Amino acid sequence: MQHAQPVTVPAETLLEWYRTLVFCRRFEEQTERSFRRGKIGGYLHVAIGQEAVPLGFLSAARADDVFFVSYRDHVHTLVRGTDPGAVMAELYGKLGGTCKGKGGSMHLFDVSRGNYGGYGIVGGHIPLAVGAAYALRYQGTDRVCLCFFGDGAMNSGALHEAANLAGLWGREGLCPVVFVVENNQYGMGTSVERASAVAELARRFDAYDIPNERCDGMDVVVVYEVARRVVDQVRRTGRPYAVETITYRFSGHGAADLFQPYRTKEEVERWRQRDPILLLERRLRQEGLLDDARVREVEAWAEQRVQEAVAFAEASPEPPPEELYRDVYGG
Ligand SMILES: Cc1ncc(C[n+]2csc(CCOP(=O)(O)OP(=O)(O)O)c2C)c(N)n1
Ligand SMILES: [Mg+2]
Repeated sequence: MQHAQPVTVPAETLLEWYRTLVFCRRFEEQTERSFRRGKIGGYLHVAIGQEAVPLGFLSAARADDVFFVSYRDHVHTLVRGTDPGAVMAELYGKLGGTCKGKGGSMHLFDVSRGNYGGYGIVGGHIPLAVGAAYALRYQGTDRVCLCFFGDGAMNSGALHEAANLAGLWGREGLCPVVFVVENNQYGMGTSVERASAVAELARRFDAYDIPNERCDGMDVVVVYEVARRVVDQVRRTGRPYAVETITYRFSGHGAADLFQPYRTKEEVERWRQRDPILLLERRLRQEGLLDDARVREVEAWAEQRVQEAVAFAEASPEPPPEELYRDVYGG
């Protein structure tokens, strides 16, 4: 692992990050309850435990930078500032959702905020992100594209084809993409060691002449420091860069992964000691920026916002049948 130059993060930003982490966690816990109650249909993948990665990277990016993400996309979307009610309504399949209820959990989009989506096909969005990065330079801007995907996607053909092009175009300074590998140690139920001949995933970008590194994905301050340096470098050079973040999901792979036979309770418990919320809370308490009363305040605020999002989703109408034919190509 390389170490970033320390970046000073102002106290107010650290507190804001703490609020965001708590809010995203409570939001996703609510989505799990809503799924069990039959309010959310289709599928549901939460990023509980992994939140520091999207928060750190999207905090380091500019508001006009764009990003692409896999189906584990709720936190990215919330962090980018999409209205939580619209996110919840999308999960509920309602008209007030980010995609009028047609996309659901795996396909959150908000193009006005540079969110080019949530994709259900593992690795399928990686070539799109590389193309978007090329387009951003071609259009003469200095915007960058962040592409988030899992360790499992590292073994998809799409990753290798896209990384090759990115390496090639990057030589000319024409591909400002940051590959952010969210290595949560498992595909659906297969560990990285069982699925990857070279388990050190960052190193595999060497094959395409893309500079790369690994970093801790649980401490948001560490993620942010790395992301700041990398995003700035990619913006300056127009060359791609890959960061493998080491993170962990505390929930199952998706809503149907009830028994998790591929890992032990002890392993999950060990990782819980490095819960990103816990790490930041500890840091804030040490610096005298947080106490029990403030924690309760944040919890109450987060819970209220989540319930407002649920109320919005509940009240939002079902899409009418005519919606089936709107916003689709061909036909
Ligand atoms: C092309 C393709 N193959 C298989 C699947 C089924 N599938 C859904 S998620 C998943 C595992 C992906 O793991 P990873 O990339 O590590 O992402 P994580 O779920 O851990 O965030 C698989 C195999 C799929 N959606 N698309
Ligand atoms: Mg994974």
